[in-house]
Amino acid sequence: MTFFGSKIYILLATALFVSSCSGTKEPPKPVYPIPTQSQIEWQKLETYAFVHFGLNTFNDMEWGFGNTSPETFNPQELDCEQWVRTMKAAGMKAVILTAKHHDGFCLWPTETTEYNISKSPYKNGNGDMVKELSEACRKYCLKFGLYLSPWDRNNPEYGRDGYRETYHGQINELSGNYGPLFEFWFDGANGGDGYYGGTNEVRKIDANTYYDYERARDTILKRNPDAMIFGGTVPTIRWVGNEGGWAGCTDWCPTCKDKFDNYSYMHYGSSEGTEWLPAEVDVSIRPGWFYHAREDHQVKSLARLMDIYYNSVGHNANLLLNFPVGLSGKIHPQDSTIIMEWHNALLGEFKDNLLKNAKAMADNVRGRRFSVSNLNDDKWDTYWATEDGITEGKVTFNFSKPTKLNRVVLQEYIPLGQRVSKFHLEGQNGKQQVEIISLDSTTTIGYKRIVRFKTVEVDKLVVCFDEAKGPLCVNNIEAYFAPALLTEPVIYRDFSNNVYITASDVDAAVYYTTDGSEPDLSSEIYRGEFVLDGKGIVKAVSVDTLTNKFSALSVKEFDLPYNHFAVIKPVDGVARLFDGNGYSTVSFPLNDAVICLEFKEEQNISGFRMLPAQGRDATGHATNYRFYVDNKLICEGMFDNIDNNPVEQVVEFAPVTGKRVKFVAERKLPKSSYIQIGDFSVITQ
Ligand code: FUL
Repeated sequence: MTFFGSKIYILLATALFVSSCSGTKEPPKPVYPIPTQSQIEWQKLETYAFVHFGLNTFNDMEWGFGNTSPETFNPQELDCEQWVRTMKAAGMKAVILTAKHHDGFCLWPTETTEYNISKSPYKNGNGDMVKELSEACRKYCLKFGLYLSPWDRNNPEYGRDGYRETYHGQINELSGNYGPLFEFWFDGANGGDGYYGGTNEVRKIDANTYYDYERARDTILKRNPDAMIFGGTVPTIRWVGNEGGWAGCTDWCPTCKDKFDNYSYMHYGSSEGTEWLPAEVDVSIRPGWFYHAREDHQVKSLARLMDIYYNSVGHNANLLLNFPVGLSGKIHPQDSTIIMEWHNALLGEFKDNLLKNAKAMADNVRGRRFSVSNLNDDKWDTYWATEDGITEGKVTFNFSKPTKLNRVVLQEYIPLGQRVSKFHLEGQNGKQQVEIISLDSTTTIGYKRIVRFKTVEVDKLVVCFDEAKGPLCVNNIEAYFAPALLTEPVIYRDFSNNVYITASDVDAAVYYTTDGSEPDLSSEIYRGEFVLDGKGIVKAVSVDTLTNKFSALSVKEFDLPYNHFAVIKPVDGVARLFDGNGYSTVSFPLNDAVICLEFKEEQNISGFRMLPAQGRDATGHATNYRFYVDNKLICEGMFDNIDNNPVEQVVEFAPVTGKRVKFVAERKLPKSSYIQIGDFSVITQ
């Protein structure tokens, strides 16, 4: 009895103690929709890799027709561990492999079709790439996912019941034999022309009903209960609506599936959304998804990859970054080098959380359990919350001394839903107000929002939550002072002879010269475009204004611009040849690709530059040329390897005096009925 009584006493005392320490308030009610635990864990992955590899790799294609022989699949040095080591070293948490792309070729020895790796020379038909990569992932503790294209341009039964069963057989094999899978990708491209067992016809299906995605989901989840599903009619995450590497800065996880045919809706989600479908940003490190030697010079730059990070992870979306593995079976050295630079740059930017020891104060707190100190306690599951009915609020962080910052990371406690629809940052230094202007608008937060701004020095940072769909629930706020990203500036001149120089960082100043000397701190500072109306050379560097560190030097030589000559033979859209942009092109008839220019005055002409079209899948590059001055043939030749490597072609010769030049471009390789040119200029002395 006494024992029993003392137990009641202890229970009562404990209850009183807990309630006095934690406040009496309950957590705020969820704002629906809310994520599942698996969705939350998936959002925490943030960055992971995609690999496009298959028959397309060996046939220089993006969308194989379904008729390419498996014999052509023959990687000599395939090394899945090299991929996984690279990805892991770059901070990625998982990898998704194209087990089957639209061409229908399966990278595992499936029993559902002959069109698979066992019919290739790889390991004498004993290879299984899905197995190899899944084992490498296990070894290096990366999560593993698969892409299985619903569209199959090889299968004779595509569009009929037979293929549906084949497809489900494939899902069954992949779900059961290689898991656990963290994600399963159904691509959106569906139906169209294809080989289809030799019929070479167009087949259309209704993707909403044909594949029976509900059954597919059940098969996947039975063996991989935490797997996210991308695409189809039963997604648990959403495509972001573009392949350019960005989510909207307003990005709601709540979404309505019936609006998915509206791509721009997918960029943003909706505050009215009824389902929790967080965005995944899929983008390739090169223009194409599969490897093409011609894109070796187009691997995304560090500055571009940093932007992609901030516009995906920093916009409440996960980043799925694609590596087009090359013919050898390894990630190309250029891709792995840049991805390590990217990772190291990010580590540098998020090195020291300046709020770690800063004292926080809020104008409203729900109770002690939801105290404002939860915002910088390094724990994901504790959060600051406001009282019911309080949907705006301010959190102030006081620094012990003036502190420089240019990044703020914010996280809402998403298990209770996404709430904030508007916020802003304010700073103070002593009595002085300091304006903090975000690079993009500050609306939603969600799982994570990273705000970038020009460096400010403050002793007080105020995070103002202006509007929300319920009481505020914020679990994390961090601030950083990222060093300026000192990549060399980009210089170009447009059709009107304006020269633009862009630095990749808002904190960098650009110093430049036009007299050939190397820029230093006494050179001109770039403050906007300037006119360069003649021949010239521009040299520029980015300089971190806070540390005076210099980037590498950028040098750009310009030939005589457009207003120094007349175009003798009319060319449609001629400005596009002289606008400094290889993506805006002129298309010429195959037998009449002629640029004929006449200078106002005689020139000493010593060569020309021709930039082929730079767009993804650009075709019709000139393979041969003839160059005339005043109707006299000066030189002729070939642009070697231009299809594989469409970089700027520079041809120089001993100077010739003259006024009129004629450039005749030809294409001696098949597969094009036109010739496309991005930019053209004449080198004079
Ligand atoms: C697209 C596909 O058509 C591309 O080939 C690629 O696989 C990309 C990830 O999805 O929709």
